[in-house]
Amino acid sequence: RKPTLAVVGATGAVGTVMLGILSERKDVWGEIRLIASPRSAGKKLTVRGEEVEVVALSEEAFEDVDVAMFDVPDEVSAQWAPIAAAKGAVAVDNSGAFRMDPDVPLVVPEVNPHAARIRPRGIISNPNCTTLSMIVAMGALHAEFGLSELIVSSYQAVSGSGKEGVDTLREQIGKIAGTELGTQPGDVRRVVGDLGPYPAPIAFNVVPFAGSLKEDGWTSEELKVRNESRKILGLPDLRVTATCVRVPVVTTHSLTVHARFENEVTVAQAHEILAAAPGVVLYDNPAAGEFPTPADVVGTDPTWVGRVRRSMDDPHALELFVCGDNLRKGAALNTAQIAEVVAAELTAAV
Ligand code: 11C
Repeated sequence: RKPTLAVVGATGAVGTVMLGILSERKDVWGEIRLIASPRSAGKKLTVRGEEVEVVALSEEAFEDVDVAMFDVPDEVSAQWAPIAAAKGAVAVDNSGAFRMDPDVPLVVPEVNPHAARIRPRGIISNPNCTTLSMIVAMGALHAEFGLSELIVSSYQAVSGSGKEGVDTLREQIGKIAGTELGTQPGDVRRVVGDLGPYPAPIAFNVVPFAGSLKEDGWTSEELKVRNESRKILGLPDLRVTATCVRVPVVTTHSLTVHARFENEVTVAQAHEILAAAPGVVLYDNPAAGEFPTPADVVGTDPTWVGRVRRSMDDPHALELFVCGDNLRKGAALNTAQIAEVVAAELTAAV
């Protein structure tokens, strides 16, 4: 029989994208069970062209489930992913609850698919969307040149903060669009009012702070980029420095990347590798105005790479600009791909 899939958090922002992705991809699933909080139970959602009734999160909801995807807050995953695993499901979790647990693999199918097989807790983690927006391209370059250092700056979309982030940007833009604001200190801040989840206005602005404040002035997002990149690439000592910035974009994270390698690099070689890498689109002809931007990339699956240059002062280093849809590859798509790797394993084992 085809494996049974549970989607936990089916009514949320990522859950909604997930149902679309499950409807588009090759159908490897038998039953798809939709699970959400009790207040969403009874709601009907469409997946694979069929209406499915949402059931409330409970132990019984995991009965006979083979793979359970979690798109829920950290504390909900922390409680329920182990319960799903104890009921015999493989839990694929998109929260931050288990990513750095040494007994939980952190998987990007284009980079480290084999890690998905070793899962002592019955849980596999999906990386943070900021890490995911660059790691497929970095994995391909690492395989050829041997990565030794990453210095990145992110340009993160507001949907990374969920519906509240998107609503805040839209409301603030509504208040200032068509005005002359943005020319005097504090004029935008005075007019936008509610800052929502951000420490400064997000409309007509960039905010050099994403996530929460951690030790020595670093943010949670910056630490995630460092720790997760090291784990996925299997490079525990990789030098990684990140500065995470929120920008007034609805969906699609971008990053500038300075990547240093053990071996010397050329742009021609990097182009060849990126053009051939699964999950990557090389879009790099600045003379023709061709480079990725979030407005063009949103709604697509691959990691888009442009502006590839060799560092002027270091023949071992490349500079790149990458964009990836934070709700697709950054969240739902990678989770779906991991679940498909597990489904293939379970089907082969029967
Ligand atoms: C953001 N990257 O853009 C975050 C959202 O650890 O899964 C995802 C947080 C996470 O705010």
